[in-house]
Amino acid sequence: MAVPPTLCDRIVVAQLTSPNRGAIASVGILGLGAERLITRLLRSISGRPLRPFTLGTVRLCEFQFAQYPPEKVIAAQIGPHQFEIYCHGGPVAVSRILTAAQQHGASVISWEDWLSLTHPSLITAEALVALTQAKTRRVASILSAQTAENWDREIRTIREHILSQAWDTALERVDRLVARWAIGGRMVDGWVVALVGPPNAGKSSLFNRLLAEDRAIVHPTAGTTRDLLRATISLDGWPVTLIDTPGYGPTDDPLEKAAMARARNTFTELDLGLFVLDVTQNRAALLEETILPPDRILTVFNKIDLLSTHSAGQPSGSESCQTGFYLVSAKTGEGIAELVAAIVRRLVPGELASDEPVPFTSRQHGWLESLRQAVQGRDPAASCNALKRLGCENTIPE
Ligand SMILES: Nc1nc2c(ncn2[C@@H]2O[C@H](COP(=O)(O)OP(=O)(O)OP(=O)(O)O)[C@@H](O)[C@H]2O)c(=O)[nH]1
Ligand SMILES: [Mg+2]
Repeated sequence: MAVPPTLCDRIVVAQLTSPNRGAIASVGILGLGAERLITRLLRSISGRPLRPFTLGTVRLCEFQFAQYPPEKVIAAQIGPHQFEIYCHGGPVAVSRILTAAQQHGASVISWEDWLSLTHPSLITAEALVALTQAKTRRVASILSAQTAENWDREIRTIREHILSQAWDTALERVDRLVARWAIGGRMVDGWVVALVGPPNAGKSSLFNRLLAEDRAIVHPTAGTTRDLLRATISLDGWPVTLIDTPGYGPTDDPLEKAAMARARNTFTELDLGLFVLDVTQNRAALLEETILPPDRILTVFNKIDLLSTHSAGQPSGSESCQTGFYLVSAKTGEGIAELVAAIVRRLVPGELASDEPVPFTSRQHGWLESLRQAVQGRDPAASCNALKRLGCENTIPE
């Protein structure tokens, strides 16, 4: 690849592998003077100066430190003015190499900045960074499809509409992209859902059921859960942070009050609260204690296995909140699939085809909003500029 314009007068180094201990670590060196730096830092294992590298050369060498004995490393030229050094995976070995490169004038950069510099398309680099944080296969597969080709195709189509002054068609396409931000903006961090409601309703049991793991303590004593418990789960392939909260209701007990205050603190960060109620209890009274706005709550009646026949004890429509209710048994698993589908419907607006471009960083979203404004204002120059900044090519030809 061509050298990015920002690297015409400097050399950068970055640790490309995890900062944690590993068997082997990889350090990248990039810039117009990278060859010179490599020949200063490395020598052949016979002690002679290095022969020049060519693209694809891989060599066993010795890294020379000013203060430490030399270390055996493998060096490779993987692009014009771009090298990688593979060394022992301990943090000390890597930091010695980075420091030595720094002493010879190179700047140390993060692996995220390295990806931006070494990929001609900023969107591809952003997708690679996001991929390292993907918590589910579905998100990983969507992020893998955020290639320069997919985005270029979309950007080219919108540009053609703009240049032929088909403003309404251009706006339609831009609006569709902007709308996908509702999913794309949450793909990496996911959504937050909490189990809230009166003590003993089965919140912790439901938490364990959704997690498919016996994580939270479940007990017939009301007020069992005191601390918030968090876990990341995949619901239909979407990452969701699930929070189990202490039972919520009137109490004089200072400990329970403190626990409830903790629960209340989470309400501001919630995308959805599952208001869990015991189906065998007095439901009408309990519903008055709803503590979240209706658009962020889904009512769940638990313990339906305790009803002799569902129709006999089932809550009626008038008892349910306007947003509907779900009947489940955390004990037997009945109704859980329907509940999961309902949660996903509430959290994830619309469908995404796997190869569709979807904005997933604030940078992309920001430029899309600028593009929308420019297209609405029928301003060709501002529209084309926003399109260019959105795709943002990193390099200039060598
Ligand atoms: N039969 C039946 N019992 C359940 C069900 N879910 C929970 N329970 C029982 O209800 C009791 C309370 O369950 P928990 O999950 O601890 O309830 P909780 O809402 O977390 O309670 P707190 O932490 O005290 O607020 C326990 O004895 C559970 O075994 C269910 O679906 N069916
Ligand atoms: Mg509990």
